[in-house]
Amino acid sequence: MLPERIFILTGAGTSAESGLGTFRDEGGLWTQANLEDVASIDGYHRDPELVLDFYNMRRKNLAGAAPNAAHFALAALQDAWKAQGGAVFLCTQNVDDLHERAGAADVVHMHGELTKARCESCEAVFAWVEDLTVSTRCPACGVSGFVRPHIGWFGEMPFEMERIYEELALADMFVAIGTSGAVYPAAGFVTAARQAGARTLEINLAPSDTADAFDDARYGPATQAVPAWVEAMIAGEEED
Ligand code: BV8
Repeated sequence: MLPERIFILTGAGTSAESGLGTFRDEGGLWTQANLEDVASIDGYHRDPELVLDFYNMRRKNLAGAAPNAAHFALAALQDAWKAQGGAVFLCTQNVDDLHERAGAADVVHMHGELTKARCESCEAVFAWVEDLTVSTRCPACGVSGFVRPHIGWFGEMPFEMERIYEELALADMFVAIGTSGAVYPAAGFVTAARQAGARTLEINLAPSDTADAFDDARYGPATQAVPAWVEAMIAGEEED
């Protein structure tokens, strides 16, 4: 019996082979910068320019990156499942737009989006691909100095949590792809899915911190392991 509703959680490993790097691997972002300084709300209040420059650098990297075979395979799975009356809910911890650029729909970015900014004065969220500075003027309300990256930092509630837990309760299958399982609440989703009776699969380069919580695993680079899994699913070879 193939799962009708699949919940997919992706992390930085999904975009690693697009050249965006990860956080906790050798040479990863958190080995170059201290996450408390550049990816936390306290760090932003302490030194906004340092944080804005960190995201300006990442936004520039993203402009030069392209979706990889894993992103395209997940978009194809979403289309195939929709065509047969099922659903693939794609929740990503990533702030890049590579899932969308590969054709995925209705992607939930629980940690925000690098290609958007938010005004803390009028709360407007808008597309933004330029550099941000401490004096950037909000295009919606015209006030300067309150525009920040639309990113969910450490110490901030991630986005769309209500929808995420609703989808976890409905999932027949939960698949985590390219995530270390180090960051909460995302790292706890597998447990919520299991409690709802879902089958669980981890696809990663190596066993994650939460590997023991999964029924099955496929290890290897995402550009190989994800297309292989999607092909097997679409061929109906992954029956429960
Ligand atoms: C919150 C911002 C509450 C954007 C990010 C419970 C226990 C312990 C701690 C906590 C807890 N609850 C909350 C916390 C605190 C904290 C936390 O979890 N800390 C950790 C470090 C212990 N969590 C929070 O603060 C969260 N907020 O809980 O709010 C609250 C409630 C009410 C009111 C206010 C607040 C917010 C967390 C979100 C923070 N923002 N990102 C950005 O800069 O990107 S998190 C950051 O880590 C990234 O978003 C990233 O996506 C995310 C997770 O990392 P991964 O994606 O897994 O990446 P990583 O490098 O770790 O791993 C990569 C994996 O890929 C590896 O496994 C590797 O093997 C694999 N890989 C590598 N190459 C490949 C590959 N796989 C396949 N193919 C390859 N080629």
